This record gives sequence, structure tokens and C-alpha cells, in this order.
Amino acid sequence: MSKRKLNQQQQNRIASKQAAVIDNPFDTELLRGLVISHHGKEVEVLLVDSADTPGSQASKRCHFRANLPTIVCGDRVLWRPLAQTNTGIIEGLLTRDSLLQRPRPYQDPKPVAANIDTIIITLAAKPEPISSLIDRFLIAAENAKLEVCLLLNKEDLLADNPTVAAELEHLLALYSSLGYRIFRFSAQASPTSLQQQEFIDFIADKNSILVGQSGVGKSSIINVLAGSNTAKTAAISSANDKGRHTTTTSQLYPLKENSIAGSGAIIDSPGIREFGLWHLSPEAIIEGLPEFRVHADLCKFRDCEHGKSHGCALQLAFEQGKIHPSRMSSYHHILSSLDN
Ligand SMILES: Nc1nc2c(ncn2[C@@H]2O[C@H](COP(=O)(O)OP(=O)(O)OP(=O)(O)O)[C@@H](O)[C@H]2O)c(=O)[nH]1
Ligand SMILES: [Mg+2]
Ligand SMILES: [Zn+2]
Repeated sequence: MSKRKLNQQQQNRIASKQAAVIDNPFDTELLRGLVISHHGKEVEVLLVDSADTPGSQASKRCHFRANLPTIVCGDRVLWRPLAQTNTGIIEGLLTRDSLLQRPRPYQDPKPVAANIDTIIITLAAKPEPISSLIDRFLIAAENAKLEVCLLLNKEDLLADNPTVAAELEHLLALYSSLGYRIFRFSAQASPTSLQQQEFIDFIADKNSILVGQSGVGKSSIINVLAGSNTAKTAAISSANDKGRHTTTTSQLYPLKENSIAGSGAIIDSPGIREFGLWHLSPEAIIEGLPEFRVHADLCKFRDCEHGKSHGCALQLAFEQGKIHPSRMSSYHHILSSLDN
């Protein structure tokens, strides 16, 4: 469906129309639903019995009204069954608590998932983590005011790889020292270990999304958590230790009472190598780097890029070892990508 650019008046009119749909208690044909995936002109909608809880596992393919904004997984909708075709039509979108978007160059950001409270940055020994990608996810999450944590998967691989293990511990220690929670998991370990249980308890009642590079095991983790083998997985390439981009569209999985986690939901997302931050200003980039903020605030130069200027407070903090070189390097890479 082509997306027209709407002016504010048109947007307001649509919003009030949608509100009318939502507030009409006499339209008994309208059902609540939770969008679990997006397939071009249709979405898969899970039936919901109460405001937020996914009900039976039954889901239905639905079209959506052209005047609605782009519908994404995690959206709560009102829809009407169409008996003839055994499909449905989405008539209204309920207010979103949050919207996670993926920025694109020269285009509006692409909505990815709605009503998320926690972003789980997933990494593993193989494929090797890209620390600048982790920083980009963290900056985006900080700016979106979403809870964020790191999840090391494939913990089972570490015992035989002491060098790789030491490097990973170094990386995790950095993020832990910055205040981010770190969890450890192995989608291949059974029975559930104490540290896996810690992660399972953490996500139990949340709506979370697994993000990260292709091949780190996001879909494998989903299969453990949701207690089924529904998410497709594939071995990483033996030639270059990279993932094969097996998951191609985000998909929501309810964590039902009969799964090992609680009653929230978790979203599997396609693996990515790059995450642009074109939508953010240089100030917002600093906002997303918590340990930078105080030093940037102290900097006496106006519009300082906190590069090599003599007397820059951030540069001084870096020289004094208060800012990690890999974070400084991410910061400067991101700043130069904004210029381009
Ligand atoms: N040893 C080990 N292998 C794992 C673990 N988790 C996943 N794998 C393997 O890693 C490979 C990639 O797993 P996927 O779940 O497809 O990875 P993904 O992150 O979903 O990848 P994309 O969908 O491409 O983004 C598969 O061969 C999995 O069996 C783990 O905890 N330990
Ligand atoms: Mg996958
Ligand atoms: Zn400065």
C-alpha cells in the first residue's frame, strides 16, 4: 500500500476517526488482536481476550484500512472478521506505548515493532561481535527511552575457546561498568542452567525484542523460550563465520503460561550488520552515551565535536582513561556518518 505524505490536519482527522472506532462500544463485531508479523499487504493477527494478553493460539491473516499508519508486529488492533474469505480487516490501531524504528538514509525511519519495553542486544563468540553496532543499538535505545540489556548467547562455546572467551569478558565488563545488565544464555544447553533462568525470569512479563547480527542465535533462543521449534534457524557459514540472514521478517511469539517464561511476548528480528543513526543530532548521540554526558556538559567550547581540540573536556576525560577507546571510536565514527 503506498504511503501518502499526510499533513497534520489529515493526520488529526484519521486519528479522530480511529478513536471513534475504538470508542464505539456498540460495534460488537470488532475484535481485539495483536499483530504478530507483517507480510506485505497483510498482517498475521493473534486473537486477544483481554486488553493485552494473547488468548488462544489462533491467528488470522488481515488486510488493513489504507488510512492506518504502517502496522507492525506488537501492534494492538481492532479488526473485523470477513466470513467469506476467512480473513479479516483491521479497522483501528490502539495507542502505542512505544515504537521501535530503523533509520534509513534519505527516507523516513522504518517502523519495526510496537509496544516494546525492552531491547535485548544479542551477541555470541561466533559471529564475532561488532562493538560499534552494540553502541549504535544502545544509543538508539537510550534515545527512545527503552530498557536495554546485553545477552551473550552460545555460552557453551566459551570453554573450548579461552582466548575468545577472554576478549568477550573484556567487552562485557565494559558494558557492565557502564550500567547495562548482562545475561548469559545457551540455546543448546539443557536442562536450564541458573544463569539461563535469570534471563528467563527477566523477560517473563515483558514485551521484548531480540536484535543483533545474523547467526548469533536469536531464533534458536526463541525456540527455547517459546517451547517450540517454530522459528527457522540455520548454521552460520563455515567459510567466514557469518550468519545467513535466515530470519527475514520480525515475528512476535507470546510467552504463554505453558512455556518456560511467563505471559509476555518476545519478538525475533532479522539479523543486521549496520544500524544507522541518521535521525539523531550530535547532542542526541552524546545523550545516548551515558558516560560522555557529564564531560560534554563541562566542555567550554560551543558546538564542540569533542575531537582533538586542546582544552576539550571530553578529550581530556578520554586522555585520563575515563572513557574507553572503543566507545570514543564509535562516537567519532557515528559523528562522521551523520555528516555524510
Ligand atoms: N553452540 C551453539 N550454537 C548455537 C546456539 N544458539 C544458536 N546456535 C547455532 O547458531 C546458528 C545460527 O542460529 P540462528 O538462531 O539461526 O541465528 P539468528 O540470530 O536467528 O540468525 P538470523 O536469523 O540470520 O539473524 C544455528 O546453527 C544454531 O544452531 C548456542 O547457544 N550454542
Ligand atoms: Mg533468526
Ligand atoms: Zn569538547
